[in-house]
Amino acid sequence: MDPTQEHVARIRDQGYTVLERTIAPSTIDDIRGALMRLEREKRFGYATTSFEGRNTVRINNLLAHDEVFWQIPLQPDVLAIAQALLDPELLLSSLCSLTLGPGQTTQPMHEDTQQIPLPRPHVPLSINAVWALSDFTDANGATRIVPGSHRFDHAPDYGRHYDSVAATVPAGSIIVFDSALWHGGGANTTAERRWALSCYYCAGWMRQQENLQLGIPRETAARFPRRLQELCGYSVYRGQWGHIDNHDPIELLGRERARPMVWEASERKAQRKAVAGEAADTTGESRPSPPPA
Ligand SMILES: O=C(O)CCC(=O)C(=O)O
Repeated sequence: MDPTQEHVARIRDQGYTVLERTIAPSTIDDIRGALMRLEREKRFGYATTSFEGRNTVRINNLLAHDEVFWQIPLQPDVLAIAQALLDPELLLSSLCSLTLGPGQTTQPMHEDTQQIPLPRPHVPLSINAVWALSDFTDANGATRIVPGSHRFDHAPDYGRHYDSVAATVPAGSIIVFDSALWHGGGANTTAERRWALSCYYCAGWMRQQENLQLGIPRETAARFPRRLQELCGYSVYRGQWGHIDNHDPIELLGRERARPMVWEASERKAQRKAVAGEAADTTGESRPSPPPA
């Protein structure tokens, strides 16, 4: 089986998989350097709710902040897995940092689709890729998971304790999971920070968690690679959802649309069929039989 399919099968079965030591050490340094710079220059501090973590720095909307983050949603191995599980026209739902400081307590167990009013279990709606930018250990707050819980028929009760395992991985690894998997950040009992990012994808027909079209300045989005623009929502799902007066929003970034709207495509198809029919007609092959005398 090819590696993407192996990871997909593992996620379908257990709810998660790990891409070990996938991020180059130099990339980790660049990303951590940018996060530290942002904290310093833009004064990002600890979150103010227990869910987000009162000893955790979360920087949302990362693509707007520094070019070093642009490569993250495009990581080819993760993107291939997410596309296989969701759909080739998937979207980026959010991209944020998860820097757990010393003293951070265990995050409430949750799953990321529990606000979606669909019965569980359901098909994968979103896929989360947690990038470990430092070793993830039991002691420093490695993400905790309940294997197989993406197949449960209910979400966890908020604030209740559940038995879980720590996803301990070496720095540079990426934990990819069906967001319906029960999970949460662990407690950081060390004196060091646990560095991570969450790159969260959703099906192309779903609303994104972050409003990336309004949140990222248009002049910034115009400099993204095309695939990143599409992932951020400068695209039309199946030629139907997300258009602006029959135009693809990617045109706002100075690009040509990828394909016509679904109704234009159907019209052209019907016209081609009619022309083909007429052509066949001249040979007499498809002429209807005359009525009986
Ligand atoms: O920090 C972590 O390991 C997980 C964070 C998380 O699941 C969340 O904030 O939704």
